[in-house]
Amino acid sequence: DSVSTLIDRLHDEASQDRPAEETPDIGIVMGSDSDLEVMLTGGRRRGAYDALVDELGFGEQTDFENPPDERFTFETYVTSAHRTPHLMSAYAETAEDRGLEVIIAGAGGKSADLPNMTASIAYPLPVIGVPVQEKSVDSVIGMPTGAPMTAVDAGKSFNAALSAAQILARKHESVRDRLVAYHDALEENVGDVSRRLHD
Ligand code: RP5
Repeated sequence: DSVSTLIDRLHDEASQDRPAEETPDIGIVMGSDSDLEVMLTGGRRRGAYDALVDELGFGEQTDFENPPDERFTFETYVTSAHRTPHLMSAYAETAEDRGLEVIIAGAGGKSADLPNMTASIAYPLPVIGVPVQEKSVDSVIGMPTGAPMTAVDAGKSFNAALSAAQILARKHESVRDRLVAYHDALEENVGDVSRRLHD
């Protein structure tokens, strides 16, 4: 079936010794396809896709065999802690060996367990949790002592992507440069708005 095919593929990719340029750097996982909008395009605001693709020039990796031209890439998986627990485990377990440097994990509802479980299994790989809705916040941030996971506020997948890029920037100068350029433009924009109000 499709879940076991995906699990086999993840293990297969983890066993290959691919150069870093060919593997995704950031993994985005979410509990349901109903989370796609908040996770990628942010609903009313902007999401992780906008931050990574539009602001930081990342490429989206949809096919492991044909990596995109961009040096830094991300991939997206839908995998539920409750409906596909084995796929969630396989994703988290193989993440480091598949070349990922950080995972962004989002879930909604009151039992938003995907980020927490992913963080526990993927450890020591960092995971940034995104509560997809307000009511998911407690579930996502409530990790026990000794089981770390960073989280952003409800729906803030855009910020999760910037935080993920900050982790990459410790090792990759060009990601650092892009983050600085993004911030400079942000500052400029606020300045322009403020100046217009006083013109
Ligand atoms: C969570 O339950 C998912 O992350 C989603 O936000 C929520 C509802 O999922 P669907 O019933 O819309 O698939 O596990």
